[in-house]
Amino acid sequence: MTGQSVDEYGSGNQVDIEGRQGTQGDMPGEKPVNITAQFRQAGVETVWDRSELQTPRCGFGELGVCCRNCNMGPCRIDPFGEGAQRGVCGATAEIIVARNFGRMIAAGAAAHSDHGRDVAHALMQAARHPESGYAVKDAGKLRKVAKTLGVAFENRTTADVAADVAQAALAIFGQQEGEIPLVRLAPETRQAQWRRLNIVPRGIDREVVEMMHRTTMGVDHDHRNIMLQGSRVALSDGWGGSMIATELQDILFGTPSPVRGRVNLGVLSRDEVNVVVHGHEPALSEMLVVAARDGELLALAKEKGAKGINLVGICCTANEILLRHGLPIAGNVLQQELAVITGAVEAMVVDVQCIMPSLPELCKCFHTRLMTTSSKGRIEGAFHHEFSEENAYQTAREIVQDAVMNFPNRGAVDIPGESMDLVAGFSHEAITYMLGGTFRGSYHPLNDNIISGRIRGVAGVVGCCNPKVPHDRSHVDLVKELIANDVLVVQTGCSAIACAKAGLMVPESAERYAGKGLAEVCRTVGMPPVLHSGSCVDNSRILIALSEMVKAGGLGNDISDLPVAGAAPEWMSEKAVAIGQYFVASGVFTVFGVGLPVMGSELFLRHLCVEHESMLGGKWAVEPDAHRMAGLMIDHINKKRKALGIDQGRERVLFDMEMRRELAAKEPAA
Ligand code: NFS
Ligand code: SF4
Repeated sequence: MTGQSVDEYGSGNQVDIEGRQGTQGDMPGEKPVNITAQFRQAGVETVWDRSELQTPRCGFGELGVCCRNCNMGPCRIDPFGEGAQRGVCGATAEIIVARNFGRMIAAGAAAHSDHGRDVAHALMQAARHPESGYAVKDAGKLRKVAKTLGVAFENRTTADVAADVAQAALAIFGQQEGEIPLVRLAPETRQAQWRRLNIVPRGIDREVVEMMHRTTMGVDHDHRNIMLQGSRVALSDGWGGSMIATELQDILFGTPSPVRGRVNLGVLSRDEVNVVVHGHEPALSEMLVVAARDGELLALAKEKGAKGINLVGICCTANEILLRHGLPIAGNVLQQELAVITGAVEAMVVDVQCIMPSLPELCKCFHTRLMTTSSKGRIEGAFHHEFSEENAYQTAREIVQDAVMNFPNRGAVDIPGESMDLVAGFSHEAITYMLGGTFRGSYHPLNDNIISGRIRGVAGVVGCCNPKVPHDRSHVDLVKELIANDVLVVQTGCSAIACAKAGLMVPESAERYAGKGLAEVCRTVGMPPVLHSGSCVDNSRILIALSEMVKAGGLGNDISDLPVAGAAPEWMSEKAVAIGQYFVASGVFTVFGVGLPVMGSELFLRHLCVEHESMLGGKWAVEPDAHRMAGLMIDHINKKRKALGIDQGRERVLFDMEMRRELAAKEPAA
């Protein structure tokens, strides 16, 4: 738990935090409907109800000291040193936690990378089958990526270059030897260190497979050696699968630039057909964007009594359509059930990742049609519209048509009034442009601001939400304290959605929350102090931005020299662990909240939180309290500033309770 009690925020009822307070969303003159009591009565449950039923949680599981890797087990280590200290095979606590941790990294890397593979397929469709509906939108980015992948582009058609880029990208997944090409985007010093440690990924799939092999019964029994492979798999995600996903999505759907949007459940429409797209792959959501504007379907919607079609997103797919189209975000991962509970959702369309298996049961209580679209992610009780890159537009049309036909089945509707403006779309290209202007497009101005001390440093605050802690709170508290200390914050994933809802992603929030120096920079450039860079695969944008900062000069020779830090305050997914490890292996100090399932071995924890620093320049920390987390990050940034000789005696602004109350009072009424 965080240091602050739930009650301090007046949010004892988790569900109420998101504005399920009955009737505020109702239109004037209408009879207010409060379905909250009704759904409680009908036995409708949410993630918070189920989380409570899981307490007290299994301590062995929380500490990471249980092993099911073979059938001589399951085995567990007694953390108090009284009972068994070895599994049946002889595995110690550090072997068990290292294997479990390694497998989490492998699973996370697999998820991001399999997404990347699908994007490469979509790019191939765009190149070879334009009738699929996909096309190259950013030819400039295509050339840039072609160059990195060693694909010739002079005097060739866009289609031919795109086909070769897609082919080259696909080859990286199955590559067996050598080095994956994208690591060359990292600073030279960093690459050299990876080579010394022999952790440059040889291919994406290969590293995932090798981690599974090494952690099966009876193979790798050296926790440090397991973690070398942990770094290699993680790097094959950050500088491989995720980066391929991001770069190729930009080619296909456009490189994001600043765009206005709205966020929170209040974006659901009272009089339009609401289609919620939830999951991760923009190959699907981009087609839904087109289908939702289809003239025939709009006419059908009118016929059914709706004023239009309102496409909104949940989770990372929401970030993708926000960044590229300014479409609204209904919420982050913990709001997927709440969206259905409004009674206003005609269709919830899902693909892969972070989709709760609770949805079909929940949808039964409302008129919402849950539609799965991926052969990889089916849910019993959902309608399945198989989506492939070949039949993309046709399927998207069918889905939207289904949703429209469902509109007359709507019952009582209770949409919370809350929604908030935001500006998103800060790809590393956009940051270059914003800070540098057309002619000076570079990271020099950012570095100058850091060297002069106006900006203390940069923090990446990313990752999931977790029902073990008050929804969104750690994200928001952490980010507020960072920007008050002149730390520019870059965000992705559900964390970005959390802070957007809190109003931190509008330029005006600089005056309200940021320290003097950061506010001044934001005012000059017209940007918010908290930059939304996209979905979780877009953490690769942050890796590239950090590399560009190194190349721009003045802040050392490596990512590990930069005054930067990372955090995932409310993480839950294995994907977050893969991200954490690739940031650490890239030289970034990274703090996770809500515990880490390795605490059952002090040796292993020491390896992650101390020994990693001398090997990789980056290291882990675990700190559930947002205020202390901010302290760790700012102290680290100050340490780096000092090493660079740019500390100029800047002290951290300490947040006492008084200041925190003051900040809370400045929060705009939602
Ligand atoms: Ni990231 Fe995106 Fe959210 Fe966590 Fe899930 S949606 S890929 S994993 S929960 S941030
Ligand atoms: Fe137990 Fe070893 Fe088998 Fe794990 S691998 S279940 S510790 S015997």
